[in-house]
Amino acid sequence: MQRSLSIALAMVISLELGVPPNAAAQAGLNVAFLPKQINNSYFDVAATGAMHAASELGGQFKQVGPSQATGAAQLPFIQDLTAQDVDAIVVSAADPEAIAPALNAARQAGIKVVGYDSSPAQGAFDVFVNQADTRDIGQELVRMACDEAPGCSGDIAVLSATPRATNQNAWIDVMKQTLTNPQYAGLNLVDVVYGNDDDLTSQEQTLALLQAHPDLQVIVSPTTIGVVSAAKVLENTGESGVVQLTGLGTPNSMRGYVEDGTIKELALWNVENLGYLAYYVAAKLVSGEIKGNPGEAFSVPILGDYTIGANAEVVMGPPQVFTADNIDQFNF
Ligand code: RAM
Repeated sequence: MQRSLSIALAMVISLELGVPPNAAAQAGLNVAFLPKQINNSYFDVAATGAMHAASELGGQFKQVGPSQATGAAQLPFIQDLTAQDVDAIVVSAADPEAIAPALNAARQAGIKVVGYDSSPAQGAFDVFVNQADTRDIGQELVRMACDEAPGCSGDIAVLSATPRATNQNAWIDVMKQTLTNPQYAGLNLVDVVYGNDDDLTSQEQTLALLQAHPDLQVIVSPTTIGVVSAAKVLENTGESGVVQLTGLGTPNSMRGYVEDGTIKELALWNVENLGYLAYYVAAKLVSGEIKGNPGEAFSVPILGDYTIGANAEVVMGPPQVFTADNIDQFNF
């Protein structure tokens, strides 16, 4: 009786404060986000969601990171955050193995480590928040390439991010497996190149693809930076509509290219929600509500219920496809 009264009272107080009733305030909570690189608006959008979660929980948020997406460049940030004794580091791995020892040193020091977007090596994190199922993303990339290649046949190439990125490499692996399916027998993956999530390098690599493969039908770019760079090059070289483009991109950065027909379909997920969910997972690890064990269930305001799966992975939801018909409904 006493107990249910105090729960009811707590709910009233939190409702009065405008805080969701299931978002227990964690005063002093100190969570740091470390993206692959800071000069990538994808991670700024995720940070917006993380800040939203921080304000709901009464916690602190900060984002630090390098301007080049490499493991070596991420290392000093992990070491600094460990020395600062933050409660949790939420990291998108530019190189899963290179940062694993530093992440494990942080964990030994009592810091919770959450991977988001691009997973650190197995065993070097408490939970990995995946934006969507890796298999779904890789299969969707092939489906879109097939849609765009006339008669679902001809040469296709991938313009990726960095050569060591866990997420892009996993998606490309699924693409390769998916392409062995008889329904895609007409598609021929002729090249995979890396623009390092840098606009100029991605443009150079796109140009190199066009020169090396005169019969190229489709460029698939599973990176929000690369897909914009490739669209620019196709427009500037007059190849828009001749060589097709698809991949993963934010609606706001690709809207103009969808409207002018340079790209007809692309996919992504709600990036803001990814940051929001990753912050909540970090908070729940810090409070001890979850430990990161497969089978643990938890609930997050706005988004709903999740269960930790194999390899301590939480999957946010299915990818969203954008076309000229729906892109105006999305603003991120
Ligand atoms: C870039 C980064 C990020 C990836 C998106 C799709 O912003 O490489 O890791 O998830 O593209």
